[in-house]
Amino acid sequence: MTPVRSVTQEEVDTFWRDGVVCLRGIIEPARVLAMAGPLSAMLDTPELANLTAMGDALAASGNSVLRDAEANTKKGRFVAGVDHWISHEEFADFALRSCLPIVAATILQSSKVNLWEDSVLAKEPGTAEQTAWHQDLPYFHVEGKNVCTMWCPLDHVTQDSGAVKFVKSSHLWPDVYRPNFFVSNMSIPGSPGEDVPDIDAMSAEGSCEILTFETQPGDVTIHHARTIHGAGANTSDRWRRAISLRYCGDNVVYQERPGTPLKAHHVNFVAGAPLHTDDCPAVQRS
Ligand SMILES: O=C(O)CCC(=O)C(=O)O
Repeated sequence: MTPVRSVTQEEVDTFWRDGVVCLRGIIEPARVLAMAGPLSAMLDTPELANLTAMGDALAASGNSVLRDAEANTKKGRFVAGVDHWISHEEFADFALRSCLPIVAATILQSSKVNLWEDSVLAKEPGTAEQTAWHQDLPYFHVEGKNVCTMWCPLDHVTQDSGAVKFVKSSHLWPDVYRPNFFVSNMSIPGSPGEDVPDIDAMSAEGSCEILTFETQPGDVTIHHARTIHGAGANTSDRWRRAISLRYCGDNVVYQERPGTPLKAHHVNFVAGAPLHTDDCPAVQRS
């Protein structure tokens, strides 16, 4: 399927300069909204983890959890899951046969992309949990320059409903920081490196710049896997549902990252080898 419009050279340049670009109206809104049914069907199933409940457990064991003070009395849940493409044809179609892999390959200036994973990230109305600042790369067992995430909203997303925030040009910073628990700044035990720096403090003192986008279905943000990003609570009375697609372009190889488990279906994992198309299906740009 072809995108609604072509990706411009300016958008490619913006991605590589800022570590993120918002592609306005790149996919038919109806194509994205067609995912609402399949997403809703898994909402109360074990396919999605309840990150709000995980936050409760972390808080009960004395760890700090990132919750909006105002929304803390509200009952919305932050739910998330990965790898739905494996068992749901609609998710496989969206990740592999919509225009999005070709758009990713264009932005990554690659001849093809391999799908690393898809994720559902939904914040119900009145969800207090913020998404902690993190990079995606330490969660992925890969190494290479051409790795990205496309964040595809199924709702009108505003600052108060939990728009994703990106640290401009942080993909150029030298470090891969420790992965964290997503609703807490606590780093995952056993992961190497430094903790993610205090981005809120850095931003307050002007030593980094935050980019964020109000989006509609049909808009897609695409960020580099080293770009530091996070998201606010959903203090609005609207849903904030998104599907994230993680793609690897040319010259990306497997690399184990201690602290995060390898995926069970990645049976062809060989450190240093190119991604195997049985585990990470490829889409050619042609
Ligand atoms: O949706 C969110 O809250 C965070 C999204 C994110 O971190 C991602 O898609 O990589």
